[in-house]
Amino acid sequence: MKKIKQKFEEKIGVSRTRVKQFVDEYGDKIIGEISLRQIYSGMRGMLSMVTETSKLDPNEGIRFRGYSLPEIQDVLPRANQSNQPLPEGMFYLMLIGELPTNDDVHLISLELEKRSSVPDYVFNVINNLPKEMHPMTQFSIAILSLRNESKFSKAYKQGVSKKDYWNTTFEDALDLIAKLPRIAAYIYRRNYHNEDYIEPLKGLDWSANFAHMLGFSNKEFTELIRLYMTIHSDHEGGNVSAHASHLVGSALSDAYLSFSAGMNGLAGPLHGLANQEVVRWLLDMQEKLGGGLPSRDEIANYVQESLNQGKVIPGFGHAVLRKTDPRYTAQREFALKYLPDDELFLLVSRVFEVVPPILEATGKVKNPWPNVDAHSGILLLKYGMKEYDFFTVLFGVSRSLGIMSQLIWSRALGMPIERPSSTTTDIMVKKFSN
Ligand code: CMX
Repeated sequence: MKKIKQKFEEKIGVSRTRVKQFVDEYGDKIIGEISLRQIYSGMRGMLSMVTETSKLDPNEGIRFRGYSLPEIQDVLPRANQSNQPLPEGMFYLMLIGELPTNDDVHLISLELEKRSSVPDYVFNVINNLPKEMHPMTQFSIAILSLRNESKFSKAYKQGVSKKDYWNTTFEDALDLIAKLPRIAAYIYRRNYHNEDYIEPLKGLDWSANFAHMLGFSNKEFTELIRLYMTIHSDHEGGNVSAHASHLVGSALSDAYLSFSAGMNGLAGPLHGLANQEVVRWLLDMQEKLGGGLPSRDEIANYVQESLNQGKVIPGFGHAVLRKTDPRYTAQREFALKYLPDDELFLLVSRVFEVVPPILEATGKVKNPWPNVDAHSGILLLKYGMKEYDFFTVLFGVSRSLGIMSQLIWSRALGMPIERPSSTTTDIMVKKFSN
């Protein structure tokens, strides 16, 4: 890992100088205007922060350090006899800004394995939580308790210089990424498999070990976890989980505090929790329509009824995207390859045909197309992971790759505390209606 850390360190000096010179020269340039509507509508489209790891284009979808998702699937190293890129490579790409070699990816896998042991007190914390507590709440609490291990917090207490903040943040980030699969698998096995825990194995990549600790030995499931961990890893900086982590991290809160904050945002139904809500919605629909594969008309009526009741259709729409999410398409391709005749896949495909025109006809939904969450759940169900309340935890483990890369960069570039301004309706009314 020394090699990768050194490589990162070499990048810091160049990047700090580049950013400083750029802001010195162009800092007063105007990059946009803000309308009154934007401050009342979740700051939609307001450019307000720098996230180095990825950029989301409304029509083209996500690019990780300039690479689209299909390109990523082509260019990142894979495990032996695997068709999926290793998410360790995605971490390297986001952190270093260059494509990794097979050796780089192997080094990261080894390093994560080395750091993966979780202190007993974290398991004790989880053991004391009620099993009915949502897995995302358990996950966030476990991450917070792991904060005891923070090397950044210890260094800060000892008065480390600002210019070295990145160093211990780098260590915390790797420790956290390494331990998350263990924690997530522990919660899963405790809640749904009678506390029958599975120890990690040596010599596996990060995703394969995760699949193993969850209790799945099917090779296709391991492939699915590699895909899942890669595509959910980052979505630029403005989404709730990335932004919450960035905001909390900007107060020099350590990696654990920052990431746990992000996970609390991911647990909301309009964000990551949508992956469980989609499954709940699909299964409810199937049951209410008498089981099997409902017809297009039956689905259309069901969707319309949900809308009439003031509900959202989970898995559809996006605050930025204006086309089908490439992460949805990547999962659809996986399904077409491995489970083309699966009934739930056929249902998801039919919903994909029926829902967009209905949402479009409302005249208010800006993006009627499916997002990442519309597809992920049914793939997991197919391989026997039926406990869909757990699905957002998988999203969370993957998101650590992007959020942690960005936190290391924020420390390396000395990003300041976030402190935007707010106003009141009285002030705005006085300003504009006289
Ligand atoms: N079903 C029903 N109504 C929807 C809708 C959907 N899937 N998507 C948007 N709308 C509605 C909004 O609720 C809003 O209604 P009101 O004006 O009555 O408040 C209107 O259409 C305009 O919304 P928008 O500008 O198109 O969308 P937003 O940027 O406000 O919200 C999102 C984006 C994702 C929260 C929204 O599309 C949604 O609720 N989708 C369903 C939940 C979901 O799948 N979330 C996961 C997103 C991906 C992720 O983060 O994981």
